Amino acid sequence: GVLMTCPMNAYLEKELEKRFNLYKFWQFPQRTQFLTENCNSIRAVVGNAKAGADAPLIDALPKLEIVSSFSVGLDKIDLKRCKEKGIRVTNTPDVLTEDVADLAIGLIIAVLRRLCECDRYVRSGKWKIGDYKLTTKFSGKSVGVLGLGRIGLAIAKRAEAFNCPISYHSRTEKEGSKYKYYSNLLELASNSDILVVACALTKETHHIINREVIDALGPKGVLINIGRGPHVDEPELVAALVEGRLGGAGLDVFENEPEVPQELFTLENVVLVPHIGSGTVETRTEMANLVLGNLEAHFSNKPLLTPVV
Ligand code: 8YV
Repeated sequence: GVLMTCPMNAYLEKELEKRFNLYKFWQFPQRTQFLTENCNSIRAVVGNAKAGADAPLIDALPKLEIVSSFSVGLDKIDLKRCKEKGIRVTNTPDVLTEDVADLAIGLIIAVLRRLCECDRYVRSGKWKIGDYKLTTKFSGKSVGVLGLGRIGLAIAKRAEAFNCPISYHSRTEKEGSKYKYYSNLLELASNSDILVVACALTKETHHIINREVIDALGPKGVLINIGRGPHVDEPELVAALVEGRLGGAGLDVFENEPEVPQELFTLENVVLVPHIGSGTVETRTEMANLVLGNLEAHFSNKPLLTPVV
């Protein structure tokens, strides 16, 4: 049997149903009772960025062999526990890189060129009263990337095409990278017009975007987050935006999704989207195929396609 933690993709659900005895966790409000009754027939968990496999779930499934995540991010999976118990873990890297990087650039342009406000301007008939105010140029602005992994690199590559000088911060300098490295995030923020969060969420990167970093970015700076909500100290971000200490923000992720701070709703220098980085038909289908391929490989004793543990 395979346990799906929450609804994530209709095609994936259909394919899982064809191949396995599929349990949909969200259809069982009595979770403890469900686990007691079915724990011995569940050999795989399929989770996502919302609901993964934490230690209590892993411990409740004595026959669990593999956690196959419908996400590249692994922050909702207790990797340590999986390692200890010999449970395999897979994710969906690469296939979503382009979409997430595309969205990061889209958010930058939407914030600087005020696309959402402009759209509302036209729809409300205000154009008839007068032209829209001037906005801010993107091309040539300095872009700082936090985390130069697959996604960070794809963002840097795109920003290069806009003639933006690129710098980055990560734990260690990437050998052979042509981008400027800052060992200190505050220095990266002070030297960037736009700071893009593209690192993995770990204990070390929780609230890595704090008040100091936000103030280093400054009243003309723009923060883009396509990583995870908890990378950012959200109350500090809201305060900085409300007080005008930060120039703007483009956010795909939030600390308590789907809750978004109300204070942001009236700010036109902020663009808010509902965690859609990988949300295209094409990419979600490829992600689903990777989840299915990993499960199939595991249950036929073949090498996993995208193993993490
Ligand atoms: C998805 C994601 O939103 O890959 C990730 O880490 O956050 C996203 O691709 C999610 O897992 C889809 O349900």
